Amino acid sequence: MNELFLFVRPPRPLWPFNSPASAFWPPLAFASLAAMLREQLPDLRVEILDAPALEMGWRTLAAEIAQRRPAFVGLGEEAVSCVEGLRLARLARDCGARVIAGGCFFGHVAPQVLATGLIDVVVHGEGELTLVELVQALREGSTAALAEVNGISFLSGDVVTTAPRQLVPDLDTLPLPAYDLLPVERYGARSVNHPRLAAVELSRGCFGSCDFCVLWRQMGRFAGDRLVPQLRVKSPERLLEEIRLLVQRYDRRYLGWVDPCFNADPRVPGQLAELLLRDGIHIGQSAWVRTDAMVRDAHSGALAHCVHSGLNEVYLGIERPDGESLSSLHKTSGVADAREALRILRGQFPQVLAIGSFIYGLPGDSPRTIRAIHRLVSELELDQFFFIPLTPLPGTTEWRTELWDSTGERFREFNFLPSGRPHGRHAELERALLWSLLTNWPWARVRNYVRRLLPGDERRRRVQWRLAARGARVHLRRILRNALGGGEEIGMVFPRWYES
Ligand code: B12
Ligand code: SF4
Repeated sequence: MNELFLFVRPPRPLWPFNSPASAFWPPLAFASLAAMLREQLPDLRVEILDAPALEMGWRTLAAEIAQRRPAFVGLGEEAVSCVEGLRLARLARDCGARVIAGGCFFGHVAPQVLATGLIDVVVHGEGELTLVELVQALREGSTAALAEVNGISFLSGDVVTTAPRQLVPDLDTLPLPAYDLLPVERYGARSVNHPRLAAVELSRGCFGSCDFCVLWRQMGRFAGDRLVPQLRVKSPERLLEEIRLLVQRYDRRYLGWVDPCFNADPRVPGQLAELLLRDGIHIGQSAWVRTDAMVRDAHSGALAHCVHSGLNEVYLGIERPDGESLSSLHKTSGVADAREALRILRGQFPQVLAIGSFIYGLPGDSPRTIRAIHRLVSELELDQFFFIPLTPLPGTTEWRTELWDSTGERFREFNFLPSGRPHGRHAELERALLWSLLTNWPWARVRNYVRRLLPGDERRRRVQWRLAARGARVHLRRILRNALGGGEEIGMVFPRWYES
């Protein structure tokens, strides 16, 4: 039988603010990479095993891998699931597979992860072109062949990092993602707010280059040795083809745009929306967006098209309450953009749920900073908000190699959650946050809560209350444990099937 390339997403804990019904999205990276392998290497068998979607725990996964006997196993994790990534690599190795790691985490810790001895090759940045050449080189079996593959690191005595890989020039040339290799019907199957969820990408990269963000780096362009931001978009026609397939063949009813910044391009989202409207496709959508681009698109009319075609949930990286700290992070959309974007949303598009994301833990941050962020949150009429600690993600300016931990356990803290530890890194800031949430009730905040009780868009109200309830549960648990002297981290939640 032909050799098997098996992509595996191992069992993992859930982010506590996500509903278990839509906490796992289709792993689009694997679907995209698998499609490319299938197209270019027809003599290779390609499969995807998405354990969380199947509620498959480690015992079953081990048996499954042993039974399928893959020649190659591909994995790609967020930092927070480093433990799971390494555990999977060990399993795969024990079954005799060669292990290839890629994605936004492993690609930025190649020397460290190769030193564990569990991974054969690390792929940096965009994966499709590299993976095809890499599998060919591994089949050839020589170090010289590996050294010819751009965009990888491997061990040959020392760590060898090959020349950077150029980006795919035209995203429309990528084959359609291999949805048929995924348990499509499982995603969002029991979800009320994101029913029959699909993951879909309009663009790769970003024109921004914020310090704390790994996404522009993951899909950045090399100008000589220097990595620079690069935005690429698919054409509206190609996107329509993908969505038609998802809606018509796979019966999908909600699209989660995975783009780092869905509205970075001023034309394609609006043009796609017009095509969807023309074809009578109305489908709920969520996306991460920039506030300055949202204001721009409100003026051009593109935002109205997007909302009419189904965009009903936006995540806004507002980050900070002042221009100075935004500049220190190299974030180029400002507080005035955020105010204007929210004014437009609340005035013209009341059906759109708006969730703001704010970052704390910058050098010099004090309880006063936290109160200022919270004040801005209240003034902006957001439906919900997340406070995210500045996290030293590998690849970003905050990362230091001393932070590496070969067990992966330290990366559990890279969960974008307040730690809740009484003596943690940001303990004082987190106490101030909790205190502000409990005691700071300016009129604007009271008005926001009152508005939620009034009639309005049903979906928006439902999601708002659910998120508020989940947030309250997380924080109350922490308060109770602290009061009882336990002290608790606000960590990821392990599902009951994790070890099964
Ligand atoms: C969808 C998504 C989610 C969903 C679904 C998560 C899930 N596990 O099912 C939700 C919203 C629930 C979520 C939650 C979280 N997420 Co999330 N998520 C994403 C998102 C938006 C899309 C991922 C995606 O499909 N990308 C599209 C594909 C095509 O791009 P790609 O993954 O980069 O893949 C390409 C290359 O990187 C490479 N590649 C990738 N993997 C591999 C593997 C191999 C073998 C090879 C060769 C190549 C390769 O090739 C691919 C094609 O070119 C990304 C941001 C982003 N745009 O990537 C964040 C992102 C992955 N999430 C992130 C984080 C931190 C989290 C959370 C911890 C906190 C949070 N809520 O944000 C939780 C953890 C949840 C969990 N337990 O899994 C971070 C991870 C950062 C890091 N370095 O660790 C990201 C990058 C966002 C960010 N702000 O930085 N997330
Ligand atoms: S605008 Fe968003 S996606 Fe772009 S670099 Fe900044 S944080 Fe990353």
